Amino acid sequence: TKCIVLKKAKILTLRFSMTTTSYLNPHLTQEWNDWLNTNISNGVEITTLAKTLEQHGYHIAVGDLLKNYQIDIKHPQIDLSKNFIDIDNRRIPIIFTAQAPKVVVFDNFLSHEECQQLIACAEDKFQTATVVNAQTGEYFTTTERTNMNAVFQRQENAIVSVLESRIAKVLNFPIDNGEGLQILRYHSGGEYKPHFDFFDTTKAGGQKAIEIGGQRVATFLTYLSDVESGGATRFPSANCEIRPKEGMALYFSNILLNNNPDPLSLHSSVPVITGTKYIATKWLRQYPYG
Ligand code: PD2
Ligand code: ZN
Repeated sequence: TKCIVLKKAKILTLRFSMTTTSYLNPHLTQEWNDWLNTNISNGVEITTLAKTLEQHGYHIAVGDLLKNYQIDIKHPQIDLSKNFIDIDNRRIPIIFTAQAPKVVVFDNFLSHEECQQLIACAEDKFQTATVVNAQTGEYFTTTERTNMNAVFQRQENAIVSVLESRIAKVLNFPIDNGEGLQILRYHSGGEYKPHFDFFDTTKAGGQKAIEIGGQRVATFLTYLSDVESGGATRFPSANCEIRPKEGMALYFSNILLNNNPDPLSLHSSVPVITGTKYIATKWLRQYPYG
């Protein structure tokens, strides 16, 4: 009898090790699954493998992989333990926070001079702003968004680099995960109707948009001008709005901690009534972008 029990135990161990070492991703070919399993058993980090899959256009397979290994997408981490953050020889007061949607507002994020420099380098670049077509992934102009925008490469010039590195430090989030900075200009009547910044991955256009860099996990807006009347950033689900103020910045999360899109992150820029609104937008991706 002793002998039989031992034999049974051995078979069980064998079965157990087979099921835990062989992972099968439903979105991948056998070849890619073999590649995954070889790397996993060689100890390569799951997040590294996820990045490689992204780079090869297998973004659709990443969710299942991360879920199977219970790995969360990295979110920006803002130190909220004090009412200010000291970096770059400046004190950045945290003046407002909310949990749902996750929002943080910073005062004194940029100086008057820094705002002026950003506006100056955007002036000759402005073009009519576009939005993405959810079905095709193509960009087009629309009355949903009546502002002008200037698009920059990452670290395109000194002042863009200053803003990008400050954002990265405050969010504890890699500079490389940011899309190129966009500076928006709204004249009187200019607005940006309610929208989400995350991509709708149930549509072909959204799938296309996340091929490089993955989902837009968060948005960081820096107000570059005071606006006399109108021009607030509004969150209809929270029924609240952030009024523009030169040098102030607004962070909000577009996805929840479980990595699903956050429906409460719906937001708009209400029409400017008097004055001109300038804002710098930084969209932050799940993975290095571009
Ligand atoms: O300019 C704004 O306040 C605003 C509002 C909503 C900007 C954006 N969205 C954006 O750039 O995504
Ligand atoms: Zn937006």
